[in-house]
Amino acid sequence: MTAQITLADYLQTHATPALASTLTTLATASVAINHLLDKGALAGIHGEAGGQNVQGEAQKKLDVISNDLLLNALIHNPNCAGVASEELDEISPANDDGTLLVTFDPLDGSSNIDINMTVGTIFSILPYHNQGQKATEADFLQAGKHQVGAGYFIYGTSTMLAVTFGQGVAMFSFDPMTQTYILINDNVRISEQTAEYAINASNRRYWLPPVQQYIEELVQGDTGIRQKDYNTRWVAAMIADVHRILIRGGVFMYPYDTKIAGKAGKLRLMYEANPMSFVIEQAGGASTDGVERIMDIAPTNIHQRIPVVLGAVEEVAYVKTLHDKAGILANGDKSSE
Ligand code: AFP
Repeated sequence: MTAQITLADYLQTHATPALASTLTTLATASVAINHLLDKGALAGIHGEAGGQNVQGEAQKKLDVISNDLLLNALIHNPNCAGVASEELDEISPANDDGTLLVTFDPLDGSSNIDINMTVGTIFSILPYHNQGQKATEADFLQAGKHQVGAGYFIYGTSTMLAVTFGQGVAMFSFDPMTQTYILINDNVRISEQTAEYAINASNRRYWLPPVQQYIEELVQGDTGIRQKDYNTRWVAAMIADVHRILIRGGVFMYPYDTKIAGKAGKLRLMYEANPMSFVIEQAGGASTDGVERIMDIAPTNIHQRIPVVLGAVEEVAYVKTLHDKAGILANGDKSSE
């Protein structure tokens, strides 16, 4: 039997000491979150916390607990200069001499907690360039292409970690016996084509024409111009839908919609779209807001929302072509060409 490679072993050869230490801190917090999820109702973690986050969304008790676990762990890591969480209005400066900034969604898909379905923690790691000074929100506003690490911990039927440091994607499974993450795939690759797509079709009437057309073609299956049948899957937790794509291919979409005026899509650029785009691209997939590569977009606000289409290269390119042909931008404006 070949020896198992632990996360600690892997980090020694695939990450800088600062990145390795930061990921170890994230992994330790994920184990604590995992324990609470295992206990479920017995840990008193079900239900609403009673507050709202900056996005105006009701916070679950475990949103708040997970946020605090991650935040407290990271601000005590000397490599970490600052932390930004989807659940907190303001960024948290940490250690002025740190070289890294971390953003996270502590519990993506938290509406799934009370129904015992998959949730997860998404993280993004950016370089910090102002050593000796207190980190500010402006330090975080870097395009996703500048990320030096990203990934997620998924708490599903088993707990797993997918991580990239810009040289492919590695996947780990958590061993409850030894309480360690064990490498199960050091080079995750996703298929260029797919017959599966993930989208919340109840928003159909609010989508832009290119997205309406795309989904209509998929629904027509082998009777339409795509000439093959497609299957829908929707877990209502981006983390689970993206994880499925990494394992067996597919395309995930949370496009721009006109449901709520002034909201440019539902997902957050810094906490969800950028880290997941980094993972997907490093596994051979692609990611766009419909028009532009997501990781090229310069953020203007730490809590900014963005339309997301990611997964199989051919499907993502086709969605972009439909936007181009319609002369429409990702937010529905007319393109100038
Ligand atoms: P939370 O992070 O608030 O739990 O939201 C999850 C999410 O942002 C994303 O993970 C899902 O893809 C999406 O919401 C599901 O949205 P719908 O409820 O509109 O299907």
